[in-house]
Amino acid sequence: MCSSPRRVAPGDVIRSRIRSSPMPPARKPDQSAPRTVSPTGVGYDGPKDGRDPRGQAGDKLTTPNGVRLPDTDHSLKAGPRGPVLLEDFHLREKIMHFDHERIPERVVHARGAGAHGVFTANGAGASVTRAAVLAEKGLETPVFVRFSTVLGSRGSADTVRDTRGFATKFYTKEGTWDLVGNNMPVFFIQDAIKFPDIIHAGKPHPDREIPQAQSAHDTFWDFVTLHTEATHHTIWNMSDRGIPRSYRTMEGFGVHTFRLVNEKRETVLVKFHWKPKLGVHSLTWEEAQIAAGVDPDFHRRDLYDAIENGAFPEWELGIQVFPDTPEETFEGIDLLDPTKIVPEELAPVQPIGTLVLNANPTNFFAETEQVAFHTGHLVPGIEGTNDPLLQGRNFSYLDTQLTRLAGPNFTQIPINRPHAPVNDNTRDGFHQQAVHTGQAPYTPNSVDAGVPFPSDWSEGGYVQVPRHVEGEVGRTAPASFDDHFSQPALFYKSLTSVEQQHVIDAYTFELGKCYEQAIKERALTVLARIDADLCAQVATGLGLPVPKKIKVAKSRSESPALRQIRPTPFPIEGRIVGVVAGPGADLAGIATLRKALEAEGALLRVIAPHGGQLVKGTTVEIVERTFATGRSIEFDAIVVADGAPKDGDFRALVMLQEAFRHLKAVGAWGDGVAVLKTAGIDPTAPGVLTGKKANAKLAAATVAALGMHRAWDRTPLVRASMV
Ligand code: HDE
Repeated sequence: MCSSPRRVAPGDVIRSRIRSSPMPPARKPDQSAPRTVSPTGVGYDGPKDGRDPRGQAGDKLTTPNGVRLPDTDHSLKAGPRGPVLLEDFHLREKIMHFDHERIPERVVHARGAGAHGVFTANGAGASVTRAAVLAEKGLETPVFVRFSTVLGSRGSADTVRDTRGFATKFYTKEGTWDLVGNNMPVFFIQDAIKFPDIIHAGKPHPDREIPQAQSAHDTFWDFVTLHTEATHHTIWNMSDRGIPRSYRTMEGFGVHTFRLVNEKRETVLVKFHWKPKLGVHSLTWEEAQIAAGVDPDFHRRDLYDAIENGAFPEWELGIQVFPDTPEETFEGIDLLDPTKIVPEELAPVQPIGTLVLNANPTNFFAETEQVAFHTGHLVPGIEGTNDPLLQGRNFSYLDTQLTRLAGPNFTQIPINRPHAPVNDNTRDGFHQQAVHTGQAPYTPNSVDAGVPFPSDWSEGGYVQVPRHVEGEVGRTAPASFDDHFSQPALFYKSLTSVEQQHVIDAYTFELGKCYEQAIKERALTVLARIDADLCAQVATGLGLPVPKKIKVAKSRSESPALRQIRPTPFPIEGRIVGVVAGPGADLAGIATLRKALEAEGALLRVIAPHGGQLVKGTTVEIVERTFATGRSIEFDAIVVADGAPKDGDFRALVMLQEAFRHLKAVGAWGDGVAVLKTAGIDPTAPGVLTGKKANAKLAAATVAALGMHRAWDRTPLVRASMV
């Protein structure tokens, strides 16, 4: 028999370890004792925003079955040195659960970030729809929004060139409505049947599984040049829209045309638009590339931090309204073609409500990962149309959730639960959470007193507006779907020259990463139909001849609404200014600058040679970034303080040079100007802000520069340094 001395029980070790460490943080409000909640809402007394208030625990650690545990750090062994016993039910249960923690990632849009918020209707929608969420003035509807990239896997970088998803779940009192949109108003294809093909082409090559989250490869360009309906979406991707500065600075679009129905059952056709309060802003390509390495969570972090700091992102929801004619066209534009926009100059976007995102998720998996959107989640007053892309989506979203969320009961997951009463007759299935009562889950019945009863239109039932349908069966498309080039041409000519240059650079980069000569040559024949100069410049970049005898497509007159560079300033909430400082820095000046920025909702972060604090008299500044941890990409402007290290640590100089190259405001006060000069920055260049002191004038100039997003007039200077 083993006679080893009595060992300290593992539980004692844990208790003493906790006692010797600093005070544990206070419990979060949602970490009250677990409660049992019926998934269909019976007995639900938590917040009404769809979040289950269950935190992870009360006081005592238990197994999933509620058995209290003395120790979760040591396997049950025969003696201290082994072997582990099969009898250890806790070990097996803990590892089993861990083994199954991952669920399949979304087949597209795998990488995302979400937030809770509220949508408030302004009442203007009442004339066109009976849906209370859009019609009832002042009605506040809770929402959950998930933003995403399309091509990358869950762990891929945020700032890649790609389309962004903008999916909104409205928990309306009439049932759940999902508006599953993107940050671009058109799509690559006109028929859902091609979706597997475009995604196979965009995803990594099947042999080596590279490149990750990129469109700059042969198969993508092969597809979009063979299926030229993709030309319009592709040029949006090659524009600055493909690399947003933030989810907060993106427009959103429903893409398809929808049908709205009012109380009198009159219909109109509409397109949905989300307009960001902060304006539409993007990264520069180099900035996006650096961020993908330095901070792959750039957009996720930005969204989380902004909400945490009270800079709640805001969008206006607007609709373009078209008469519901049998042709389903407007000014000659086919409203069922998802590769077409209707220029805002032809049909203005009319605001019908405001979205504010005001709370971060409590648990990423439970909310952002498990949220399940579906284009078929509609409420009375909002209908789809015959757009063949939308019709295919109506099948796909339900189908994909079956695999991803392992069964048909995903509307019972807290984030997906409707906030309207649910009285359906669905039963059983994997992960059934409800304990249904009654004996007759069918309608009508005479056993359970006949309930639940159907509702007609007057009682708020979802009754489709009658529509006439006829036609010959066939795999066909309308002739108007053959126009693939007039709108890409319209888009390109509507941009400012700076934005056009970015488009040229993007095509040159992406096609330059392709290996197949034939694909590059075919791509040039597509560009030749959009714009001759665009084609010529990309051809030069690729070292290929311009294709001959191809005419540019005819297009409408320019649509200035398509530009994102505008002459007027935008709000600067959540923008970040880095101040390069050091032990001798003018802390009073930093305080002045901070006050002015915070008054506009922007933030100031001190960057110094090393961490800790900067102290001068009674003034103390916390160092938030060091020369080692900071990089230009996380700042919208960088200013050098008087008294910052003058010799120019190369890391600080690189920060300044990058910011200058990315057309951000850079500045300095006092002898900080010398640091700018060491970095090779001309203090008289556009967007370089200098002063003797960090006074109100310098602060106002910084705020104004941030409002313009970038010093666009510096572009020629920066490009002059490129061969
Ligand atoms: Fe999607 N799409 N999609 N899509 N989509 C998915 O559904 C699909 C399309 C969009 O944050 C999947 O739950 C087909 C257009 C967003 O959870 C899947 C077609 C638009 C999201 C699917 C399209 C979108 C998805 C994958 C061609 C903009 C992320 C996981 C007809 C209007 C939602 C999932 C989130 C996700 C299918 C085209 C937007 C496979 C078949 C057009 C924002 O069901």
